[in-house]
Amino acid sequence: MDIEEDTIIALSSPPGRGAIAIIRISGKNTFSIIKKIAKTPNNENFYELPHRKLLRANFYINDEWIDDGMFVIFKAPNSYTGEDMAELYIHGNPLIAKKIINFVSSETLGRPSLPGEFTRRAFYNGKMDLLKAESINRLIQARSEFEFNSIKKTYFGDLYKLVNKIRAEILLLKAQIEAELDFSDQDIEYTQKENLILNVNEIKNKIENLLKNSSLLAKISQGIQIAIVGKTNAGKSSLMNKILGWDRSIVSEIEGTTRDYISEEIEISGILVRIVDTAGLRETLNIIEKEGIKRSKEAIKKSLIILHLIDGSLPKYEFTQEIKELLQNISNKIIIHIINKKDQLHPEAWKLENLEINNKNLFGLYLSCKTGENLDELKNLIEKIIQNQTYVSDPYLLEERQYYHFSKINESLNNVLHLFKQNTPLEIISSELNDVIHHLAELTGEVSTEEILGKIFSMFCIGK
Ligand SMILES: Nc1nc2c(ncn2[C@@H]2O[C@H](COP(=O)(O)OP(=O)(O)OP(=O)(O)O)[C@@H](O)[C@H]2O)c(=O)[nH]1
Ligand SMILES: [Mg+2]
Repeated sequence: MDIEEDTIIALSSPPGRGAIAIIRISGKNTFSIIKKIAKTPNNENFYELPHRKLLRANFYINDEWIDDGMFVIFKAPNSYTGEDMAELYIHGNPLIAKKIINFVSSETLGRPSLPGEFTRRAFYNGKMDLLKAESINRLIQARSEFEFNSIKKTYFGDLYKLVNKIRAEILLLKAQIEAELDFSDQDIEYTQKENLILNVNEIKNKIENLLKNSSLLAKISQGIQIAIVGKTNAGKSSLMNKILGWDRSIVSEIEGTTRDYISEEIEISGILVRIVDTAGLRETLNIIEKEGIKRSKEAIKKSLIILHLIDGSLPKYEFTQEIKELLQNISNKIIIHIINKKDQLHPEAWKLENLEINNKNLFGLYLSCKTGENLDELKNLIEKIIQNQTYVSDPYLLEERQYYHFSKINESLNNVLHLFKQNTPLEIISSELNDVIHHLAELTGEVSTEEILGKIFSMFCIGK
């Protein structure tokens, strides 16, 4: 049987108990199924109703009452999938949903849907292009507000428009080349060629920017790491707990309390942030502590922001070797020197005036984890740094597949430039542009194979 002929049914809300659950049905048997299981107060004829209608109903299976709730009908083509569709709102007991889905299957009126099958049908029926379909899954899966926001432009069709704009530019380029081919039997004019090269470069820059920004967005979406480092007893674990707002790390006056690194995820300014409390840095013979310090160093390497804690209750502080090394190569990290224990500040404690100013990656402040003084200032500073570091002007977070096609387009455009330089016959350049056009069509899904579509939609939830 043609897979598109089937009527499909699925629980679209998460499995398990809840206040309500939603069942979705799509396909030509949708209304027969509803007729069989739902009794509405006025016994409406669905075909006389407008194309979208919400109705109260009691649900029955073979005359046995199972629930009361509501449903919406959507008539083709005015539905998510473009087919006749219904959404049932029932009580969130998995037993009720199971009864309905099993009944529909046993009556051979429909079958349980595959992951992403509703969206796949929407794509087949021209309700959306492939870029938008993929963005829907991303919106559902996004783990942070940042990731969510990075995908909005794609969802609203900006990426689709961009692809079409690039396509129009490439087609124009191709037409210009072909005009040269048709009308001149001599070499292409110099200025004409320079113009073509200029156009290719412009498109290439756009794509390179897109790829670069997407990589950056992907990296930020994975999360930013902040490491709290410093000598033993400086108050690192105390600060970790203050930032988290609960007692995650063990705090004690014994030096070397934290032996392994401890990490937790929080959200700051919509960005996923992994905050790591590390073992205090000091010379030690203890092998467990040594291993802990080795891990501290690794945590420093992986972190964008380093909170370097200094015990302000002690006189004469000297940077450890790790911090010295860090400061020598600070270009891709941000360091905040924090003089802690401000409440017990020693008159000869290390002073912020010792800081090398004029370095945009270096900050410093006094803090007391005990009284909470300046804690808000520190949090604001971290927030500002994160906002600064994660600002991307034109955010398109590309899926792996999309990234691949844009990279291929970029490669082809590089080839085109190379061919121009080599004075290659225009026919060959024109055929290279066909590759670009092909990848653009793959991006939007105008050309696609079953295998690729299968892969894309299998990553969706069931019922979407
Ligand atoms: N007076 C004062 N004491 C503090 C402050 N912050 C932390 N302490 C105390 O300093 C001691 C060490 O604190 P921790 O948070 O365990 O220090 P740590 O840097 O994690 O130490 P290690 O894990 O051993 O490297 C504890 O007794 C804390 O109560 C502060 O702002 N003022
Ligand atoms: Mg500690």
